[in-house]
Amino acid sequence: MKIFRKLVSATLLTAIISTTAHATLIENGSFENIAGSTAIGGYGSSSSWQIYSSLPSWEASQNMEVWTNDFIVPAYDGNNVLELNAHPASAGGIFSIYQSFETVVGQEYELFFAGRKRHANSDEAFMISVAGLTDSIFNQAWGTWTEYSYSFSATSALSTLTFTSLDGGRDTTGNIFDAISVTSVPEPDSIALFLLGCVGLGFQRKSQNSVMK
Ligand SMILES: [Ca+2]
Ligand SMILES: [Ca+2]
Ligand SMILES: [Ca+2]
Repeated sequence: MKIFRKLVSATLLTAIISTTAHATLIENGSFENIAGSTAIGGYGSSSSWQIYSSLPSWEASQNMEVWTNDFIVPAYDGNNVLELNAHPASAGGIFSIYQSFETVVGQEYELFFAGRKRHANSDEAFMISVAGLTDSIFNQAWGTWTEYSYSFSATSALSTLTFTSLDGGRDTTGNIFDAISVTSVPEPDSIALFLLGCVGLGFQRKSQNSVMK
């Protein structure tokens, strides 16, 4: 029985540690997974940048452009980054990528991503939107990654995170993104598990004390 209680406590503690380590609701937010996607174009080295009509977990208004192996900029996370303005630019078209995920109405979530613009002196701009949150970024930092962090409250059982290019020329150069994640704050599962773990440890201690008596 004593061994069983110890095992239960150890298992719960392991579960707490693993679930509190940022379980993002966004999949492929670092653009590392290109499996099953066939490149439909690319320039320069075949491994430096490629155009895809689709990527795992993401949808887009036009093509999606993935840079790899530190092409122009070092990745913020892993090897791949996304340039929002892909190729080719269609007349009047706006580049956007989006992904939907399950949410709980009224629950608070944190949105995180790393961004930077491609050229120092360009008019690159973009907008993010999810649930009731909307923000437009004009002329973000060049030469370094900026870490963006937002809070939002879910308004439906399915939320959609969208990145939209706003640069006036609607050309093929724009803003670059990596490490996009959405996490619930705090994560309800980890709180429940933490409380269960405390109860488990309490039982274990009580049991040890009664044996010592
Ligand atoms: Ca990445
Ligand atoms: Ca591009
Ligand atoms: Ca541009």
